[in-house]
Amino acid sequence: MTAVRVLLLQAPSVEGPHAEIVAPLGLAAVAAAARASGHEVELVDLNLETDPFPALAEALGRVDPQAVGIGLRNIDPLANSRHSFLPAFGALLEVVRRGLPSVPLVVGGAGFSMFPRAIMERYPSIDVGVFLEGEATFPEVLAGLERGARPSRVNGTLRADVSHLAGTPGTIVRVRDTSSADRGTRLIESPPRPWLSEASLDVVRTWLPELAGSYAGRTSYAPAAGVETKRGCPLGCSYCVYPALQGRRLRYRSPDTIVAEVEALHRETGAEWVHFNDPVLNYPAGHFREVCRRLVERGLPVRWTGFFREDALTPADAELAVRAGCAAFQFSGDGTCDRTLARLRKGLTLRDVLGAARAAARTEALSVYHFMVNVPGTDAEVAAGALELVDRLHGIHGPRENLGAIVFNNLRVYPGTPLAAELVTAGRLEPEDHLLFPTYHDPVPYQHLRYELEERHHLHASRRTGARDPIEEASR
Ligand code: B12
Ligand code: SF4
Repeated sequence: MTAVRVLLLQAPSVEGPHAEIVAPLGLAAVAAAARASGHEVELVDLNLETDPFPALAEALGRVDPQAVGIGLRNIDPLANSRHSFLPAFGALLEVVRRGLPSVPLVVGGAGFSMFPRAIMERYPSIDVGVFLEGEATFPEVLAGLERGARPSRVNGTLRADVSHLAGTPGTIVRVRDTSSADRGTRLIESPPRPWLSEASLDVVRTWLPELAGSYAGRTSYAPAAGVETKRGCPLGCSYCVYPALQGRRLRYRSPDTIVAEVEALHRETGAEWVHFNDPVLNYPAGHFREVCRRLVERGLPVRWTGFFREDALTPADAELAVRAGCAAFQFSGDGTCDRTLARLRKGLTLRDVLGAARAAARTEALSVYHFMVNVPGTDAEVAAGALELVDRLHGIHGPRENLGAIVFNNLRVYPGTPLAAELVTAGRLEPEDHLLFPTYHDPVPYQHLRYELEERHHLHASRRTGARDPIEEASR
């Protein structure tokens, strides 16, 4: 082989026909890196297909790839859903394997990176797992395949032999004992690769040209185009995987690059809004302000959203953000009172949450609040405080009617988090639970709290819109 002909697939990652389908930024990043290394890459997002499996069979036949890469971004939809994307992922692996038994199959993505070993153990079809950032690792894997992935016969079937890739930083490689199919395999896990440097992140990227037109009209509240202003989160909320996925050290992209990327997205794909994909957009404030100032100067007709940290948002920053194009402030305070904020290790107080709400409410942008419900330590006082918080947020946003939504979720428990350790200690979680399938913390007796909060929110919202009470209407 010289250049490798690669088929990159985005695994099914949304639930139901009305789901928001966003452009797969991570898969696009590894596609661009592979192309820059001289490989021939075709990219197919199976979320765009009404029936993904025939589309997959067609792509396998048409591309006849020498390597297949699969992006496993999401393993479940969160939002209290009990759905899992893993059964469809397993089926996808089998379709690829049946069609191309000896082609090396590489998997990466945020969903994979949270459970690399458990996924490699569960799905023996995967030859190489790439965990965390893929921009450097994937081309290195392809270069290794170029050097010689001669298939070998395993119980009568030709299978890729990728044993020479063992030791590649940031990978788990399946080394097969060629005398027994899949039984005599070993997983060789190498240490993670150092995080990408700021210089490597600081390049303008846009959606790949072949995907540019595919996402129009696929989303209603989440912009399909994502732009990163930096990577990493130095904070340590007890349930969160973001610091593990992107590191604790903040790595910034330059404001010029960010603005140029937004402009290119608008010019080349017609994008009218983007999501800033940082774990926390406005923390620390200095870089965020500079990005906003450049956006104001450039005056692009592009609006944006992003997740804001409450204690870093001043009224002046909120105004600046809106002048720079912010259409909606997303807040993920998660705790509804001082006690739950402390328990979740948010490093925030209720005063911070309300202060940010007031700053955002003075602007014309919408605000969307996300809270976790029935978190450890919930009691009658916490429940009453949460209901009161809904009232207060509606009160704060009442004058300008700019409360977009309040979203209530239960905590999804992820491996390696302080929350998982806390639940094991409390006897609420089995230590050997791999947590691959949707696992929420929602114990008795407060499982109903989420519905009560939603109801309170909807009652406020219906009064705001002047909607009539359907029960009262029916009794007339
Ligand atoms: C920003 C974001 C969003 C934005 C996206 C906006 C947009 N237009 O892109 C919004 C808010 C809309 C969103 C929505 C959702 N999201 Co989201 N999102 C994120 C977040 C914070 C960053 C994702 C990102 O773009 N990162 C930057 C890119 C460059 O990194 P990356 O995708 O990880 O890709 C790198 C590596 O993973 C790897 N890689 C990726 N693909 C491949 C493929 C191969 C072959 C290889 C080798 C490597 C590789 O290399 C890439 C480059 O380094 C992550 C958490 C996080 N910090 O990662 C959650 C996250 C990925 N989302 C998650 C989920 C579940 C969702 C939703 C389903 C939630 C919902 N119910 O709506 C939807 C699904 C949307 C969709 N269609 O996929 C979960 C997934 C975990 C899980 N339980 O499955 C995460 C981890 C958050 C969490 N709380 O746990 N999301
Ligand atoms: S919840 Fe937000 S602030 Fe907390 S660790 Fe995760 S990304 Fe950082």
